[in-house]
Amino acid sequence: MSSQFQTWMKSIQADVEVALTNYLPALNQEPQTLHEAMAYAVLDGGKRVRPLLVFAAGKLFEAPTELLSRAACAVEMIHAYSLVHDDMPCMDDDALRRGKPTVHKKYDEATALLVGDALQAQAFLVLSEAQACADHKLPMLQLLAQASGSVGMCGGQAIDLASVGKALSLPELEQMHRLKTGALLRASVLLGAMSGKRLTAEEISALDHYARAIGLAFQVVDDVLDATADSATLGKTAGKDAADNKPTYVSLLGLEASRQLADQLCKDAHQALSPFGESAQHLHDLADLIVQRKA
Ligand code: GRG
Repeated sequence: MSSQFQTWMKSIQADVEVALTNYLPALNQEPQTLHEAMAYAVLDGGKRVRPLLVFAAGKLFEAPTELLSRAACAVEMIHAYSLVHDDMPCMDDDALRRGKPTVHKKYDEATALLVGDALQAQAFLVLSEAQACADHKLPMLQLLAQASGSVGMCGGQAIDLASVGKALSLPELEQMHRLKTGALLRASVLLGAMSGKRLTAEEISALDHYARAIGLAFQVVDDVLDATADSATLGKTAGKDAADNKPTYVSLLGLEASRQLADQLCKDAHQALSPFGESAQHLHDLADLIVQRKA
């Protein structure tokens, strides 16, 4: 990872932290406990992979910073809401997230439910209030809604919950992850690009190819990390998916073949970016980061 990329990444992460703080409801506004819990769920944690993808793709299409920042925060709020709900006892029942007590442990289950609901609404509010014209914003709002809902992340989560104890085939596992985590990662790339100038069909197709490859690679690596890291490193219970009898890439393919699949997907992602030349360097770096990450 080049030092130039690291500097860029740190500066985007810092900017996003400030923007998220500004786009969340004020802490002194009633109901204060809900607003405090929303901030607890979103701020001071996470790698901000999705906002980084938004900004890296936006760079390719001369996107205005305000729209990029709102798109990045909207995606991160949807992601944070999904983590809060995913951690609840009715789903994964986790006590730790990002090294801190999960929202339902720190507050209570009803608050965690409302935090997720309110973050989802806030995400659409933040994006809809961008200065760009409605013609520009409407397709972005629709994309985010599709990626988050029953044909995207929520749909993937439903398939995941229904798969406990079942033997999924590799294509079924892939489809589940394409929806559960891939859809929001893909939306991040496309939202960044859509924030700028109008895209050609070839550009959309190349970005789509890239986004699908990194989306799947992200999940394969997550399964490898889950199977190999200890609980302190992950901030969650290591091997939990396997222990919960959930199918994973590691359980289906084995560790070595899963690592090879992640490498192949990373190569596919790099290949997909060839039409963009050097201006796509941050997207190349992010593909490497996703595959080489340790948490
Ligand atoms: C509850 C509607 C609903 C959906 C939940 C995305 C999801 C669906 C659940 C998350 C569960 C999980 C741990 C999935 C594995 C991949 C993943 C999304 C990991 C967390 O994302 P990172 O690594 O997290 O980007 P940070 O904390 O860095 O933001």
